[in-house]
Parts: sequence; structure tokens; C-alpha cells
Amino acid sequence: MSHKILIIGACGQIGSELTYKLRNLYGKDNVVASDIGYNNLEVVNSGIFEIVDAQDYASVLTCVEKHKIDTIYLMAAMLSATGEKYPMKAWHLNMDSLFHVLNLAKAKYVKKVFWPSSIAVFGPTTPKENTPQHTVMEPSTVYGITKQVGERWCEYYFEKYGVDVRSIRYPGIISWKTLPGGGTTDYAVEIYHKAITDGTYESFLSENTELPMMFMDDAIDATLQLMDAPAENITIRSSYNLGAMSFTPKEIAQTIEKHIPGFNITYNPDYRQNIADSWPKSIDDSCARNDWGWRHRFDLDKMSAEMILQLQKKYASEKK
Ligand code: AKB
Repeated sequence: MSHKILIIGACGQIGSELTYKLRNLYGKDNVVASDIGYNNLEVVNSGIFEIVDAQDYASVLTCVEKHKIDTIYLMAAMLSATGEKYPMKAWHLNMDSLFHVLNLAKAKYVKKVFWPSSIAVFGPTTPKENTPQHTVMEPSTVYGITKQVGERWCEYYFEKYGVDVRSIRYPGIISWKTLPGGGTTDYAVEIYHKAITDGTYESFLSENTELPMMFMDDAIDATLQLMDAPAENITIRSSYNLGAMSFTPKEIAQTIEKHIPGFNITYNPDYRQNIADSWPKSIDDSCARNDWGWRHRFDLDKMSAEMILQLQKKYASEKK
């Protein structure tokens, strides 16, 4: 079946890689990338690009009508760390954008919606090890609150209006193409850059802070698998737990040291430590594995080898 896809927030860490992958799969002319500004020239120059303000219904609708879009990936969001600095901005951006897209689907402008949730839906009272799909959820960050409320609305729009909305609770996502921005798990990307450029990194999380993480290739595969799955296989319309690996700053530093001997890490926890302490250490994702066949490919060692290889190439080519 042919698709006309719109990615909102296409300049960001996950949006950019989704754009490249979807363009490969469905062809450049069938994938419209959009963002609030020209914030990633590689994305902007790689195919059709539109300026879309995710908080403005008319702006999203105009783009959907112009390109006859049938599927939207809504990747625009304010993440956990920035959200604590600008609580009301995070609330409005994360909720307004979701409502606009859900309402476009309800009004039958589009057929299918992907919206990312996060491990941030969990809070200090959630069981931390192997966190179940259905459990206590009392998020203590604004970002987590928006994701938790958003999940309830996704399920509501599916149940009441038949909207085909699909969602994943992403763990921290690690990648080398586009930097993340404003998250608590960002340290696990910064550390690779600093290991290569400086040989040392100061972590803003303490050495034994364990969090669920995933390599970008796995996150993109999971997203597309979920979107391709037959509707009858999707038993969860709030958002699926998704896991791959869990590690601490100390453990990631140890794998980096195998590739960059002498790499040194220091610890200086800041306000993000509290956020990390409220989140799970590991995730039970058996629903995703059973419903639509999710399998991860990257563990910590395999990911570190790939991150260092790709970033070394990137920095070497920038020097030329
Ligand atoms: C963040 O750290 O805020 C995000 C997330 C886990 O959703 N990466």
C-alpha cells in the first residue's frame, strides 16, 4: 500500500533518522519532513520539507491537505530536563500537538498516527526492576505527566472514535547522526562525543544510575514494525513498553575504554539526577515481543563499537 507520510519534528534526534529511513522505504516524494524551523540542513535538503508549527492546528492541517497525508509521525516534544525549566511550555507543546494530530485523525484527514511516549510515564512509586506494562504510574516530571496524560488520550481516541494511533514508551535513545536535546538520558550520547574529542567526560548522573536505553537503529525498527503490524495484533492503544538494554554511566564508560584506552569519566550529578532516580532501571517489554514480534539487535558492547566507529569517521571527515 502506498503511503503519504508527514513527520512533525523531523529535525530532531529521532525525527531525522525516521525521515531518512521512511524516505528509503517509501520514496522521497512520499515523505514530507517538517519542523518549526530549518534546524537540520541534512533533513531540510534531503527531500520535501515544510515549516509546520505543531502547536497550530491550521498549520498542521494546511500541510496535511497540501500533500494529501495519510500517516503522521508526531516527533515534536519538549523532553524531561528542559521541561523542568519550562513546565507550562512543555505542557502546552506536548499536549497541543497531540490533540491537533488526534483530532485530524478523528476528522478522517489522516488514517494512522504514531506518537512517542517514554519511560518518563513511570515515577518513584513504580517497581524499578523489569517494570511491567501495567503498573503504578505516578510521574514526577512535567514531561512524564504529559506523556502519561497523552497515553490516556490516545487510548480514549482509539476506543471512542476508532483513531488508529500507535505508541511506544521509548527508553533513552543513543545515536550518532543528530544530537538529542533536553533529555535526562542525553549523557549516554554526549559521553561518546567527548570520549573522542577530549578523552574525558563529566557525567551529570552518578556512577551507578541505571536506566533503560536503546540504540537508534533498534528504535527505528521497532517504530516501523509497530506501524506495519496488523491492527488486530495491537492490544495496547496507550503505549507499549520497549526494552533493549540497561546500564549505568560507569558501565558505559568501561565499554568505551575498551576502544579508547585511558578514557576517563568523572561524576558531578545535577538536577537531572532526581529525574533519573524516579525512572525504572529495566523494562518488561513482553507485550511488544508477543503482539508484534519486537526483538532488539544491539546490546551495550555492540552499540559502543558502532557509536565509536561512526563518530570517529564523522569527526575525521569534519577535520578535512
Ligand atoms: C529524556 O531523557 O527525557 C528522554 C526520554 C527517556 O524520554 N530521552
